[in-house]
Amino acid sequence: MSQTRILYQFPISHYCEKSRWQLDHKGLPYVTRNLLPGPHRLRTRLMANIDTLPVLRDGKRTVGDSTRIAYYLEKYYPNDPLIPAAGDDRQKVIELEQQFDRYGIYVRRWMYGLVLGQPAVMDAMFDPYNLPTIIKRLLVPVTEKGVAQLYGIRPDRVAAAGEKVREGLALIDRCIKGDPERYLVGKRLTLADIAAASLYAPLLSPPGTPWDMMPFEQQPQAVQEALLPIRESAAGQWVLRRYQKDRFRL
Ligand SMILES: N[C@@H](CCC(=O)N[C@@H](CS)C(=O)NCC(=O)O)C(=O)O
Repeated sequence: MSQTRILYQFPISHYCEKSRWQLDHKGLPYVTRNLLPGPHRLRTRLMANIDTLPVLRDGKRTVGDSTRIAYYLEKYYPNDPLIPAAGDDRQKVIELEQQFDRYGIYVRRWMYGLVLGQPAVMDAMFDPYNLPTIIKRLLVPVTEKGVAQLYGIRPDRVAAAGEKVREGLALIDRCIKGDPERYLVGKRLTLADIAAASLYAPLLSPPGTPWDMMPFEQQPQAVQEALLPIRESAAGQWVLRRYQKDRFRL
């Protein structure tokens, strides 16, 4: 495995999943480095002059932000392309990627609004770090508060995010014409599919993703009631289908 290609990440970040999926799709070996939420900013500032993860270090080059990483990878590793070379489809993929990137913010806010406070959330966030119990116990309340503040987890904003989440699902539905087998653009997987499927994945907990630590069946009734219509919709089924059919891991 290449030690020179490193994806700095939070394991449960859906934006990091988007970059992992693209790297895996292109068959590019990489290692992941999990940064601790909070102190991560010291590293991301230094490496890429941003506050967020993912950041990719590829040999001597460093790129931050999943969209910039996506375009960087398409440029330097054009095998198994995820953006059509020209024409209407290219424009559609570019636009959809941008749209789903914005919906990702609302997915995160709405989902945290539903589940933040459950011990399983902090387990999913911190277990990959193998921290000593005492450290985890100290970090959990600080992180829960930080997440709520940073991502605007307030009832009014969470409710508004729910509307946006549904808007994004309706967009998926229009692109696939109600058929979970179809791709968003054209006849094969593109960056638009990877963006939409990975950024909506926390709501569906596809098997093999970091969110499968929080299976639907183990959620409280209110959460199940909120998620069920999504699971049963064509767009929700589409996310699960893309994971089943197109999400290969190196
Ligand atoms: N536009 C960015 C968004 C990434 C993002 O929001 N990452 C979150 C985790 S899901 C993050 O790093 N948050 C920590 C922070 O803002 O300090 C991208 O596409 O990479």
